[in-house]
Amino acid sequence: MGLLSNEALSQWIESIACVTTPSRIVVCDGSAEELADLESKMLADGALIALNPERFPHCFLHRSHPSDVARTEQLTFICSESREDAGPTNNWMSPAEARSRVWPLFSRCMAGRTMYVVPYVMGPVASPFSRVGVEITDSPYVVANLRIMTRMGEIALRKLGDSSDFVRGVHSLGDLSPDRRFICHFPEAATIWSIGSGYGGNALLSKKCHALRLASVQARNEGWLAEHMLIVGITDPRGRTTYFAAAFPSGCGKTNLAMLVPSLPGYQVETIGDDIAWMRVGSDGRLWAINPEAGMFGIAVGTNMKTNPSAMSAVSRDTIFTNVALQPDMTPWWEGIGEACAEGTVDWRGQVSEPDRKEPLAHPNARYTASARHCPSVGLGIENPAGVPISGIIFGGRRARLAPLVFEAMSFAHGVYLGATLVSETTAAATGKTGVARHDPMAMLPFCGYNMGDYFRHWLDICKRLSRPPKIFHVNWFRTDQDGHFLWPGYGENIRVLEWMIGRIHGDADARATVLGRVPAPASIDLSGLGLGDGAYDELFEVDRDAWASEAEEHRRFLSEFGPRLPDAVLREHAALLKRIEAARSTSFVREPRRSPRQVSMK
Ligand code: GTP
Ligand code: SPV
Ligand code: MN
Repeated sequence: MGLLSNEALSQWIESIACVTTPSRIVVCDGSAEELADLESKMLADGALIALNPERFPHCFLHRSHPSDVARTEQLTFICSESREDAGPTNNWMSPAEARSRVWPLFSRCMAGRTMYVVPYVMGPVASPFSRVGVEITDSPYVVANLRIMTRMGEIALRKLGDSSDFVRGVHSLGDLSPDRRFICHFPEAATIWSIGSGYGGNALLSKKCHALRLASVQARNEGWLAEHMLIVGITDPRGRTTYFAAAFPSGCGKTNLAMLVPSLPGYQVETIGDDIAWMRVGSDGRLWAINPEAGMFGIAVGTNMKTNPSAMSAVSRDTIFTNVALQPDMTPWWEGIGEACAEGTVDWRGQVSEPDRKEPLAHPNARYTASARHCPSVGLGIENPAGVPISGIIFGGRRARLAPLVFEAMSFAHGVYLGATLVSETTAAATGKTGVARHDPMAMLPFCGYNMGDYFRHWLDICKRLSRPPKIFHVNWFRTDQDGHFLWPGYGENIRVLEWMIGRIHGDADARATVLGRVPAPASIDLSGLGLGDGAYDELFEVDRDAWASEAEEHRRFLSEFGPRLPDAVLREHAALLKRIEAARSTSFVREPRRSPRQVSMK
């Protein structure tokens, strides 16, 4: 404590310690010794299990409490003074109610525990756009994760100096009971309270709580954007580098697209970020993005040497695995790792699996925490204080039906409409049913810290300041055939879609108009060598007007929830969509080719 010269920080720490009564306070400096100390403590008490040091040097397994395995959206609250400011898509709790209902849970919650104070920087340390936060936590596992996910310790204290401008996060494991679990955000006080969970976005407060929920409010107030987006640069065979930011809901492919290993020759990929983008209008009229994070908290399941060799390489050292299965040779295993597990493998809870077991061995939301520096495709731009210039924005969802592989918005406002009406099937990243289609505007449903009607307006306002706005696209890697098989191979083959987008951005790829937007003209997207069969183009790009007419009705219902806060421009885009659908219906039998029975069945 004596090390701290920042008065606002010392006072705040003291006030939290008074309530939580830890037996010890450690202000983390981020040093190697400090980490070694934490690790040996966690190895001793079983919070970490050391993995095979030859195959996975300096890697660990952590098993979370079985009732604490994913974000819990129903226990996550925006505590703004006014309910309208949180809007219809957020759970709201008044600050007064939070003080009387949630704060008492922190009383003496750290008794007998160590309180860690973790100062961190979000963004490149030298960037004027970076922000400092401090998380107080009683979980050493959280500290070890923050050390990978953020630039933490002394470096952050130096950046903060004697300023009192930092996000204040208080986290305690509490008793881990979902009945006493709350994740509360106070946008007006730049404060987060989280109790009762040690998992992911519930507990690593820098991530969703700070860099999205609070930062989105700050961004609205200050004229920038805080988004649930990956950032990736693609250099094409002509040597042009094009940067994209892509918003897909949780569990819908951001990490994988950020690290793709292109299947087409002559392309190079630069990974800048895999989950969050902070974007500003540059003096050149373009949108510039930084990745506030320094590591990846990525989904293990489905990651293998074919789908994502870069991630496999990144996790081969200095990685914390959470809730994966463990093979007898102390190597991690998960479904879709590419090989069968060894006999004697134990599941994510540490239990030996029965031979006829049906449930997966790794938890579907099992994750790895790995440094971005260890990703072979990481780009130098990740440390660029100004960020990278974004030429394409991609919205995408997981939809077995309806949404074609890719289409392009006809204008920025139309792109905002596409983002606002994004629908995706739920995944294991949050608790609750999976595979349920729900509105997830701009992939921010669980992460926008204010009224989403105002959020759409903010996007439109940003556009007015962009003299060179990015093109906006919509993708769906997850369309399936009648038997439930993915129509599109995805992963490294997604470069074919990016190639078309790059062509559109630079004006050298053709498109065909549909009621939704522009899809690739048949000859302008390379589908060769995929073994896709003759009808593939039609299957991938089919736009079923009748189904979209009902979908548009659903858009209207959803958008009406925002009442007067919904910008007129979004309503105008809705009207334009209805008009296009109507016009296409009246001319359809003249212009549309006959559809095969298989395509019809995709309604
Ligand atoms: P969060 O970390 O929760 O925000 O998820 P994310 O958006 O980063 O998703 P991620 O890249 O981890 O992918 C989620 C799941 O979808 C994993 O099981 C992937 O293997 C799978 N996936 C990713 N990209 C593709 C793709 O192009 N095609 C198919 N079929 N599956 C994919
Ligand atoms: C997400 O759910 O979008 C994640 C994982 O990135 S978590 O950090 O748990 O929110
Ligand atoms: Mn995410």
